[in-house]
Amino acid sequence: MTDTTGAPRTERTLILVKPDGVRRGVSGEILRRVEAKGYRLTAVELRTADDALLAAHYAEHVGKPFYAPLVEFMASGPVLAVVAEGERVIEGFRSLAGTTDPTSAAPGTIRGDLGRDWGLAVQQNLVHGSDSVESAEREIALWFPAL
Ligand code: IDP
Ligand code: MG
Repeated sequence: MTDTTGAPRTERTLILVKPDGVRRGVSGEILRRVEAKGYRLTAVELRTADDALLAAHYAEHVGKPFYAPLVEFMASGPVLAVVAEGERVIEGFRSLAGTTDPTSAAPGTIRGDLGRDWGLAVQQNLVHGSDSVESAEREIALWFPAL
């Protein structure tokens, strides 16, 4: 994609390797796939998120039945927070990640190859990826205020 001047339009996205991915030792494999696709890593940080950060991050899901267990799961251990950059990286990473439910996510995707239902339905699906330019800007500001 290009902007109005014909220059390539570079985007940034927020990727999280969720606590299940860090615990299972597949964060390196996930970063490998992001880099192999040709995206650039701008920031990478291992950290345990607190409830305030997670409440802001998942604000769109407040009130849904899976919200409280999701926040509890996301605070259960360190996550690897990543900012990746490249043309159409928001869409591209969502494609690498696969659909939300890891049991039925397509083989070849992160969730499809590395994830499955561990008795917690679709909660533990290894990764988060921003879903729009607006979400990406909002989420990057939350996780990496210095960027
Ligand atoms: P996404 O991560 O593919 O964008 P969303 O619908 O935005 O999916 O949901 C955010 C996260 O909430 C999911 O990645 C998953 O961890 C969790 N989640 C979504 N739907 C369910 C559900 O029905 N049960 C349990 N957890 C869910
Ligand atoms: Mg989402």
